[in-house]
Amino acid sequence: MSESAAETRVALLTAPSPGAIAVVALRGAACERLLRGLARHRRGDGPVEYIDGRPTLCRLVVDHEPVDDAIVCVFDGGRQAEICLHGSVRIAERIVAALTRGGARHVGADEFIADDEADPTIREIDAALARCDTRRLSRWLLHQRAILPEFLRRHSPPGTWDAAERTAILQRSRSAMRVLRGISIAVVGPPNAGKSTLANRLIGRERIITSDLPGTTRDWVQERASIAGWPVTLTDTAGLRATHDPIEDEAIRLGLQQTRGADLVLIVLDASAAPEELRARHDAVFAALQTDAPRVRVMNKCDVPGAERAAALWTDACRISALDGTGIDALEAAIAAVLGLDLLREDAPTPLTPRQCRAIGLTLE
Ligand SMILES: Nc1nc2c(ncn2[C@@H]2O[C@H](COP(=O)(O)OP(=O)(O)OP(=O)(O)O)[C@@H](O)[C@H]2O)c(=O)[nH]1
Ligand SMILES: [Mg+2]
Repeated sequence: MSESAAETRVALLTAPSPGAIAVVALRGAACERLLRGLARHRRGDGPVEYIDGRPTLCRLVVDHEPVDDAIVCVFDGGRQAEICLHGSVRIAERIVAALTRGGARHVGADEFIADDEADPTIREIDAALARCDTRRLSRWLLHQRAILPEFLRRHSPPGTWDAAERTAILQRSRSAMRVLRGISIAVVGPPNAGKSTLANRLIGRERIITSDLPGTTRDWVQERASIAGWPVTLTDTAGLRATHDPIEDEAIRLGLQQTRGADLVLIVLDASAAPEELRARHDAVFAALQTDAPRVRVMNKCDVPGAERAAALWTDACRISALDGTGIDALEAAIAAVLGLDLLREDAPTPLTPRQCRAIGLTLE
């Protein structure tokens, strides 16, 4: 392999699953040579003449076999190219493999995107952007991309921090790192409390079966959801009760096991139950929990007449109706506040890696 080819990188920028298009990106000194070996005129066999920045329709040929008709865009004076293929996983694999055989180094999308930028902060933010899956998080990261490098430069080498300012930055940083690492929320409670109905509402679709039969959910169900626009992983679990059914008992055990790694537990109760009954169920759930994670009490079914009796029991509880959506926004705001997500303002510079904290003399314990 020549030295220039070793410096050339290839990456699949789109997800490795079927889609309308797949984008393979190529960057480095061997870019033009590799394209010459791969792309032909759609009719005829001569070399393709590219105009910088202009998309060109080409036929891609591997081992004398046409593999796809693709749009190739060469830019940066021939050092970079993007190849827009039809979105078959197999086609993308063959093109990446052909370019790798030609001498390019196959890297992940994260590494490829970050590769260009000298500033490590931009690289770290871009890597987070490549993985992020809600609009709110991507908007927040884009704002950080605009303000954070300058903030870190201004405070480096580290001076002395005002204690309040230092605490505020570290709190924001912890919240940011928590979001980027992935927040996990478990939904627990007695059977029939409306756990799965609430989970479906937070997920945004009817993902989980619900019914008025207590014990409907058996195997725990995990799904991506968003809380106040921030991405989370939600785990819905089997309703907690004493049972002689060994399968339900095992489902309850596995559900509780799932809550151990959670950042937050939502305890869902049926507010329409009689207050004494409600307190007994509540205490049983608390006793069964195997985690110290923060808990948010949710009084569900507040649309049912009589549910207001439960209001006096726990004044800090969020009162909702998972069925009609009442109180869901307030519940999401409460969860965001417990997780410190409300600190993540777009105009507040927030170091989002331990390296960035260290660069301005702050250490996360
Ligand atoms: N009126 C009213 N009914 C609700 C509400 N939330 C859920 N329900 C109903 O309560 C019943 C139980 O709901 P589920 O979401 O299946 O309850 P669950 O807690 O997941 O129950 P298990 O899986 O058995 O533990 C269903 O008939 C729901 O339609 C609500 O806010 N108001
Ligand atoms: Mg359920």
